[in-house]
Amino acid sequence: HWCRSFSHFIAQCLIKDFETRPSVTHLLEHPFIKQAHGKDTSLRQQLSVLIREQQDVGNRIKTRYILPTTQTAGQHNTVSSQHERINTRKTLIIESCPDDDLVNLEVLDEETIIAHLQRRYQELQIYTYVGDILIALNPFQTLNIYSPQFSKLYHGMKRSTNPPHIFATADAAYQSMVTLSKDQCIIISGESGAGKTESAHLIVQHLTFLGKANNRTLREKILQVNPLVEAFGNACTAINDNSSRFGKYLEMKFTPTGAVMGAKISEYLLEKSRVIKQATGEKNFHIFYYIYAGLYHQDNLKKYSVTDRDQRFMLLDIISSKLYKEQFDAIQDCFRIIGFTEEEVNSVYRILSAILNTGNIEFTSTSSQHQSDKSEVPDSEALDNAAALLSIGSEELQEALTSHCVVTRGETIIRTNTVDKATDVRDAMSKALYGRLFSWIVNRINALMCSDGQIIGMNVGILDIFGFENFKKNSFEQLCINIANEQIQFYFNQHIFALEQIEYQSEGVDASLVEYEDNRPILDMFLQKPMGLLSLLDEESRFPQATDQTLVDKFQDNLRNKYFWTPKRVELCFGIQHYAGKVLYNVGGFLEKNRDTLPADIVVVHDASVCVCVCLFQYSLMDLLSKMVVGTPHFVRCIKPNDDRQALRFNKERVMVQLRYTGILETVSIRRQGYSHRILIEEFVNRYYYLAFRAHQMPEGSRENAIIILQKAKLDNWVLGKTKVFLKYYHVEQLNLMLREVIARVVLMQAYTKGWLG
Ligand code: AD9
Ligand code: MG
Repeated sequence: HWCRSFSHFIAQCLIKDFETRPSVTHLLEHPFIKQAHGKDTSLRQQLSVLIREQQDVGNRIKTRYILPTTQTAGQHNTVSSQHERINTRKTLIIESCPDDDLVNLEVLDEETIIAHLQRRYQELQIYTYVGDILIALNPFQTLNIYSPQFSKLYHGMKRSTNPPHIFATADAAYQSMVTLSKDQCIIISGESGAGKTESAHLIVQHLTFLGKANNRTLREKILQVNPLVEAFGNACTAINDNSSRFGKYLEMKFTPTGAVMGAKISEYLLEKSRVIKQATGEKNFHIFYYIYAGLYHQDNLKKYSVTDRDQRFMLLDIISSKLYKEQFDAIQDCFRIIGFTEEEVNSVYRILSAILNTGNIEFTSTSSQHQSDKSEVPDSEALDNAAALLSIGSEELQEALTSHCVVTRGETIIRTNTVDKATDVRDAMSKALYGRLFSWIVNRINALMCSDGQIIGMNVGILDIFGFENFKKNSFEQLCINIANEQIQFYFNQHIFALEQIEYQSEGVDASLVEYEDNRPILDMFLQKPMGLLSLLDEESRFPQATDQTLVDKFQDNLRNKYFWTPKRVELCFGIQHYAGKVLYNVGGFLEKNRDTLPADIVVVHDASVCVCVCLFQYSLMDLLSKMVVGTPHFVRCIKPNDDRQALRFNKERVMVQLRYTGILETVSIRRQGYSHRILIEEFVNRYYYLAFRAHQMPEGSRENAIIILQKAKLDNWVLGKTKVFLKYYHVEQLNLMLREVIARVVLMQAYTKGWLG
C-alpha cells in the first residue's frame, strides 16, 4: 500500500504542478516521508544536508560579499597560488545587478558600452556578460575572488544569481555537460597579455572543485599540469612576462555523473626558435632560468655539465633570484605529483643541459687551398658536454654538424659545411631537441593523467592559445600566431553570427539580421591553395636560390587584395590588415623558419617535406578546430585595459579597438534579438519531456509536444521553426535548471524507495 501511494506521490511531484515544485522541506513534511524518517537515520541525515544546502543558497543570494583585495600589479606567477596575500586597504563589494549583462543596457552604442565597462572596472568588476559570453578585463592586480568560497558560491547557480565570473562560465559548461551528456569546450581569446592563460587556470580550478569526487590526489595532479607545461612553453616577451609560446587545448575528462577522472593536453606550434634567439628585451623559455637557479642552489651545475660562464643568460641575476629558485622547486613538485620518475626528470634536465651546451658550440673556418667551405670546432668543451649528455659520440656529433650528405645519381657524397651552415645545423638541432622534449613531456603527462585508455566519459575542453601580437618588429612566428588568432575569430563569428543567421533563413524564422565583420577573405588569402600566402611561401622555400627579396616579390605579384601591401620606404617587409589591426612583417628568416631545417640538407634534396612546418601548421589548426566543433562552445573574451600593465588604468582607446575588432557591439545585438540555441524538435522533446510529461510516457517528438513543454516551462519569446526550436540564450539555462531539479527529485525519491524497501 505504501509503495503505491509513494509512487503516486512521486508522479505528483513530477507532473502535476511544476510551478509549485515541492522543496526539500515540503518533502520532509509529507506524511509518507515522515513515516520513513523514523526508520532510517542515514536518509534523514541526507535530507538535512539537502535542506541546509538549500537554505544556504537562499542566504547567499541575499548576502553582500565584502572582500579585501591586494595590489600586485603586473606580477606574474606561473606556479604558486596568486591569491594568498590579503590586505584590507581596498574593499570590493560583490552583488549581482541587471547591468552585469550588456544585453540589458537600454542605450546600445559604443560610448555607452565603454563608459559602462569603465565604471565597472573602476569598481573592480572585471567580468561582464554579453548574454552567455563572458568579457574579462585584465585587473593587473590580485583579486580575492577565486577562493573555494567563491567556487561554492557559483556552484550550480543561475547566471543571474551572482555577479559575472569566470567560475560561472566554467560552471555553465560543467552543468551542460552533466545535464545533457554532451562534450563542451571553452574558447578563450584576446590579445597577448589580456589574461587568457590566467582565465584558463581559473577554469581548471573551478572544474576540479566541481568534479573532485573525493579524489584528492587526482585533483592535485590536474592542478599541476598547467604550471608544468607553461614552465616549458611560456616566456617573457615585450608584452607579457608570462607569454604563452604555444597553443594549448586541455581536456578535462569526467565520468557520466560528473566526477573528474583525468586530463589530456594537446599542444600546437611551440615557438621553438626562441630556444636559439630572442628579440631584444625578451627571454628564453622560463625553464632555462629555473634550471640554472635550481641546479646552482643544489650545487649540481657540474653534474649536468652546465657552465657557469654562459653569456646568453644573465647568470648572476638568475642565481641571485629567489623567485627562479622557488619556481624550480615548484616544477620539481609538479613532476613528482604528476608521477614522473626520478630517472625521467633526470633525463629532462640532461636534455635541457645538452641544449644549453649545444648553443655554446662555436665554429671556425678552416678553408685550405683544396677545400674552401670547411668548418671545425676549435674548443670542444661544449661539444663534448652536449655529446655526453645525449649519450652520443663527440666525433659523431661534430661530423653531423660540420658536414652533410648529398645523394647524386644514386651515389652518396659527403660535403663539408661552411661556418654559417654548421651554425644553422647546430641551431636546428637545438630547436628540434627542445620541440621533442616538449612533446615528450606532454605525452608523458597524458599517459600519467589518463592511464585508463578506454574510459568512457565526457569532456570539457579549454582552449588557450598565444594571443594576437604586434611588435615593433614582427617575424614568421608572429605570422603563425596571428593566423591562429584569425582562425579563432572566424570560429567565433561562425558560431555567434553566421550559423545562427543561416538557420533563420532555412527554418523560415523571422529575425532581423545582424551585420558583422567577416574575416574569411583574410583567412582565404593565407590558406587558399595554390595562391594563398602560405602556399606561395612553401613554393619559394623549395628554391635553393630563393632570397628574402624574391619572396617579397612573389607575394607582391600574387597577392592583390586590400589586406596585403608592401610599404614603399621599408625594404623586405609586407603588411597585413588583420582582423585585429595592421601588422608589418619583416621577411628576414621566413624561408629558413618555414623550411625548419632538419635535416639540414633539406634544401638540396628537393623533397615534398620542405613545407613540413606550414603543412603542419594548417593541419594542426584543422585538428584543433575540428576538436572544438565536437563540443558545445562557450566563449570568454579577454580584454586588455592598458598596455602598461597597471591596475585600475582604463585606456578608452585601447579598449574601444578591442571591442570593435571582437565585434562586441554586434554580439550584444545578436544576443538581444537572436536565438542562440537551436535544437531539433525531436531532440528537444526527448531532452526535456520530464518537464511536462510522466517519466514513463516517452512522448513523441512532435511540434505539439514541444509546445506543451515550452508552455509548461513558462518560457517566453521562443520560436518554432520548420524543424527546430529556437531559444534565447537564457532559456537553455532555465530549462537545464528545471530539468536538474526534476532529476534530483527523482533521484531523491529513488533513494527513499530503496531505503524504505531495504
Ligand atoms: V599571451 O597571449 O599568452 O602573451 P595571455 O595568456 O592572454 O597572454 P596572461 O593570462 O598571461 O595573458 O595574463 C597576463 C598577466 O596579467 C598575468 O601574468 C597576470 O599578472 C595578469 N592577470 C591576468 N588575468 C588576471 C586575473 N584574473 N587576476 C589577476 C591577472 N591578474
Ligand atoms: Mg597566455
